[in-house]
Parts: sequence; C-alpha cells; structure tokens
Amino acid sequence: MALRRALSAAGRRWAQRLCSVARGDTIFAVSSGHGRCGVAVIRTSGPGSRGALRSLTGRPELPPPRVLALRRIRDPTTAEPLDRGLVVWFPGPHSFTGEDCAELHLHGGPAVLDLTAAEGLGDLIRAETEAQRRQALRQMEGELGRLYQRWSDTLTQALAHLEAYIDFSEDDNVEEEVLSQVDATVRALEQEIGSHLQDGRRGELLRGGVRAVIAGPPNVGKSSLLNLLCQRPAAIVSPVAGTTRDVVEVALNIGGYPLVLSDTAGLRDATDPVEQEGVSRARDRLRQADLVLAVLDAAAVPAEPAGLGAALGSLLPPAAPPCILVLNKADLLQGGGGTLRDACARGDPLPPATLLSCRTGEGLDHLLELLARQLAQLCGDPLAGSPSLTQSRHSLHLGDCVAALARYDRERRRDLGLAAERLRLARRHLGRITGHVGAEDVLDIIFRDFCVGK
Ligand SMILES: Nc1nc2c(ncn2[C@@H]2O[C@H](COP(=O)(O)OP(=O)(O)O)[C@@H](O)[C@H]2O)c(=O)[nH]1
Ligand SMILES: [Mg+2]
Repeated sequence: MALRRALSAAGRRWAQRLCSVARGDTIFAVSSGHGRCGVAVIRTSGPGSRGALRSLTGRPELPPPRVLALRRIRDPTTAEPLDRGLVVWFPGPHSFTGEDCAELHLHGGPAVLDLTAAEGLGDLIRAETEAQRRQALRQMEGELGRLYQRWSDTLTQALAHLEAYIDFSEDDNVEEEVLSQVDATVRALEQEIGSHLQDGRRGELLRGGVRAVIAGPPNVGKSSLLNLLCQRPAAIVSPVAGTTRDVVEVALNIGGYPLVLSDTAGLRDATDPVEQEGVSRARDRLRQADLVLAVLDAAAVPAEPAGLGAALGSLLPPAAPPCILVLNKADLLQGGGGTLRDACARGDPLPPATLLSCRTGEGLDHLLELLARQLAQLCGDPLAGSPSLTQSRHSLHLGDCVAALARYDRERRRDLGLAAERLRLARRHLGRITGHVGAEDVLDIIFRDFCVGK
C-alpha cells in the first residue's frame, strides 16, 4: 500500500510537471498481473519515468540503460525504505513504447512483508479453524515481526553503546556507566526472549494442530470414540480384540481449536507380529503426543480415585503429556455408575475424567467440553498477551540468540571485543527470523547518543 501510494505520488508529481510542458502523460501499472506473488513488476512509461526512478531510488544517477540494478526503494516524500528490488531504465526512443520507460521488480503482495508476516499470510490461507485464523492474521499484520524488530533494535543500541565505549572511552566522554547499562539491557533481553521461548509451544500447537492420541487396552472402544468424534466410520470397530493395528488419523475442529486425533492399537503384550508392530507404533505416537485420551472400560475399573489412578498409571508412560480419562461403555454399568461418576467429579489425583457411552452418546458433551478446555489451555488465546512464536524456525533462531547473549555475560568479564561479537551474532540470529538483516546503522546510534569524533 505504502509503495503504491509512493508510486502514485512520484508518478503524479513528475507527470504533472512534465504535462505542463505539453509533453505526453506518464503512466504506470503493475505489469506482472495482480494479486499476491513472489515478485511484482511495475512499469512506467512517459517523460516522468526518469524523475520517478530517481525519486524512488533516492539517487540522482540512473542505472545504465537496459541493465538490472539493485536499489532500495524509498518513499520520495518521507524517504522511508519500502522495499529492495531490481530496477531497469529504458530511455526512449529505444523502448517498447518509444517513450522513456522504467521497470521496478519488487516483492509482490499488497504490502511489502517481513518474513514472519509472509509466514502469517501463508498460515492465513491454510487456516482451518477460527483460532488459527486469528493467530495467522495477527502475525500477518506484523505483530510478531514488530516484537522481534523491537528486540533487534534494543540489541543494536546495546551494541552501539558497547562499541562507543570500546572505541572512545579513553579520549571522549563515554562514561563507565554506559557499560553497566549495556549489561542490564542484555540481561533483560535474555530473560524476555527466554520466557517467549518457554510458552509451551502454544503458537506452534495452534498452527499445526494439537496431536492427541487415543490410547488404552484392546476392545475398550478407542476406535468407536474416534468415529464418534469425527462423525464417520474412519476406523474399523469390532468386538475382536487387536483389530486396530495401523494408526488412523483424523483432523478435527473442537471449539475453534485444531486437533489431530489418532486412534492406535490397544496396548497389550501382543504375540502376533503384526499386532506387535501396531503396539509399537501406538507407543511411538504416545511419546510424541501433546494430549492423550486414555480410554478404559468403565465396567472393568475400580470405582474409587486411587484405583482409577493406578489403572491409568499402568497404561501410560511416567512422563505422559496432559491427559483426559475416558471411561467408556457407561451404558453397561450396573446401577448407572454413580460411584464412578462421583470419582470423576472429585478429580484429584485423577486428570480430567468423564464417563462416556459411544453406543448411546451419553457423556459426549462433557467430553467435548473437557477437550475444548484442554485445547484452550495448550494453545492459549491467540489474541491475548504478546504474540506467540508459531514456527520451530523462530524457536531455533531465538534459541541461538539467547545462547549468544548468555555467552556475552561470560566474554564480558574477559574481553569487551569478544563480548561485542556475541551481541553482533545475537542480532544476526534475530534478523534471520524477520529477514531484516542488520542494515541498521550502529554508527548512526553512536553519533546520535554520544558526543564523539565530531
Ligand atoms: N455397549 C457398548 N459397547 C461399545 C461401546 N463402545 C464400543 N463398544 C463395542 O466394543 C467393541 C470394541 O470397540 P472398538 O471401538 O473396536 O474398541 P477398540 O479395540 O478399543 O478400538 C465393539 O464391539 C464396539 O461395538 C459403548 O460405549 N458401549
Ligand atoms: Mg480399535
């Protein structure tokens, strides 16, 4: 948008000026087709092309005719950088229109995006649930990019101050306390990025879907539960124990949150080699799960919390992810299962638990409620608080950034030059997330903030 405005302004200004000399109009248009695209080509034709190219590149000289040149494109009025792209100059009459022409090869899309915003756009197109759409839109609008940019700016300033101290503390008046301020800034930033990293993968879970695994002994109704939740016979249901061997996966939308639900083979010591493979796959899935739906036969479990807890404990690995306990086949319980129901309601030491009948549908609403609550807890509210990191790409770079900041602390006591190098490295890692790689001018900050070398 900003680019389009700038182009209109530049084009209009030059066109008006030259029209008044009674020459032809200067026109411009996107010539690579409209919509979102990797690269967009904008062409101008007419006597204003020369001036438009000059004011948009902020340079008086034009590139040699018909040769691509890399230029920063700026708003002619405010000089704000809008994009970096290739420009070509076609002086008339040797051009396709016979007039002076110029081409700008720019990044496509209605706004020039940073990488996180571009990722947000991709996610928005792919979003399947409301919460995913909200998160993607927030990221596309640049909120995550701005957070990372703010950290990068903080780091740039800290680096500039440290460099000023290294280079000028002896001759000019860069005080000792500058150094302790840099230390404090770096420590605060390290903490802030650290807690952003420890958000329990909320943004990533919301983006990719929470992976939930239905696990339990054979024949308790795991496949029936999958079918009930996805409202179609996705998995084979049979009274023969050990039917399910392959992992069956369905994608669901529960209360606006995405859930990728897997039905797995019943956990038991199987003798059949194919069933053994199924059980081993089930255990693999359990290890990778974000949430477990542990299913037990309501008629075959102790009716008090301690006994239920023990039954659950023998089923799941010790460090299992969050879990919902489903006591299925409630329709078969003698006397309506009052004691079990009480045990579920009492909770502690049990995870959230519910009675269910896949046959009659009893308890389904309660299960959906528990599921939605767990999902909201795992993914968080995509509109609340600071934006979540949504991709492992971000966490990798942020992890490297935090590691470099931690190294700063160590180097700082031994060698200021090496400490500065750590800050430079940390800044580069941050820059990789948004794609804005360190054009910020450390020197500018030094001269702005200190009275040195003038
Ligand atoms: N009475 C009753 N039977 C059920 C219920 N859920 C499943 N079943 C039956 O239990 C048997 C095993 O079901 P299935 O879903 O294949 O269990 P899985 O081995 O755990 O996947 C089948 O005969 C189902 O019809 C239920 O809620 N009530
Ligand atoms: Mg099954």
